[in-house]
Amino acid sequence: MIDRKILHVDLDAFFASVEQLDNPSFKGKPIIVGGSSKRGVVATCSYEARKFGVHSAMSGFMAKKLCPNGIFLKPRMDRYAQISKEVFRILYEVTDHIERISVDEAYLDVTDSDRSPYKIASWIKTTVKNRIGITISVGISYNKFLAKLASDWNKPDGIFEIRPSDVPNILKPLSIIKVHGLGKKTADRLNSIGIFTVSDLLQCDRKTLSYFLGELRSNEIYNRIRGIDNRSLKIKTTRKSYGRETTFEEDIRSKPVIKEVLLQYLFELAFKLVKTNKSAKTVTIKIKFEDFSQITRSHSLLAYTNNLQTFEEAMVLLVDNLIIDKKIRLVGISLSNIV
Ligand code: TTP
Ligand code: MG
Repeated sequence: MIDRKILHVDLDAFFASVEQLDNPSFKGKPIIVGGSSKRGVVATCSYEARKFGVHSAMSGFMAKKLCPNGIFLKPRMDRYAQISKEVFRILYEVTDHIERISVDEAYLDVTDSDRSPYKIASWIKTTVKNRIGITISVGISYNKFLAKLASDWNKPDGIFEIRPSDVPNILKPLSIIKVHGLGKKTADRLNSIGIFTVSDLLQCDRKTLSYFLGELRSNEIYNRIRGIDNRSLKIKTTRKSYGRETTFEEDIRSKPVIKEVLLQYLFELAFKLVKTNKSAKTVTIKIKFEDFSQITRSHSLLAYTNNLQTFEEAMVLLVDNLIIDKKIRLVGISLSNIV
């Protein structure tokens, strides 16, 4: 299975980067999130703080000792969740084939895209930087293990591709702790018999591996260190809706203009449905007025469809029935009830 195109994305020093985004005076400084309370531990820290040896899960006490001038902050989980959502929204513009690993980490399967994975990776990096203002590292390869390894390669703000022919040279010198699935304890035990690198581990036959790792895991690791990993992405099924909206530069009132904008969006949304082999049953429009009051109007179709014209008729009906007595600053449309 070397014909897949898998990306692994991982935000850089995520919580700390958000703090630097929201408070520009923190940029370039050692920011340590968590660990400010007496018994707290460090959630993460900026790369400036990592130079002092500070890292995730370290006690705040230790962090303070290593980096006395560090700026210690309490985590703001709501804010991180909000940024995470914005990042994932960008990722979903690329594909629906996404496995979410955590707030700041995901795999994307872009095998079916006609764009090169490197182009897609660059687009993700630029878009996250421009729209949100933080950096993301992207790894590219043909399976999950190698893609994850690649995203870590040039962190922060990295982009790196591992091709099949690169695999032996990349893997052999690696310390075994870098092999996803090998824990610290196992690594220690292997170290004690003189196995430190993947190259050493490659000399082990299946029996020896199985002794140290157990039957099941040894097979996995045996393959992994040879660049083989057939795990598919675990994709949480279906988004609840597909939507687009826009804020106008100038407030408007014209129904024909609204219809024109919404039709353009419907075109994109219906295309997405067709491409992902899905149908929807409910069309909803959203209008926000100049005074920020907001209304939504929905229309449920008789049957599930991905036919643009059917969606358009529903949209036109909804817009025609609107009473517009104030200027409009935002319009949006979504398709929901997806199967
Ligand atoms: P990571 O992606 O592991 O770390 P990171 O994004 O801070 O840094 P890197 O550039 O190396 O990717 O984790 C994402 C977030 O999860 C991190 O910002 C804070 C949180 N986290 C904890 O709260 N505790 C932990 O032990 C770890 C590892 C992460
Ligand atoms: Mg991260």
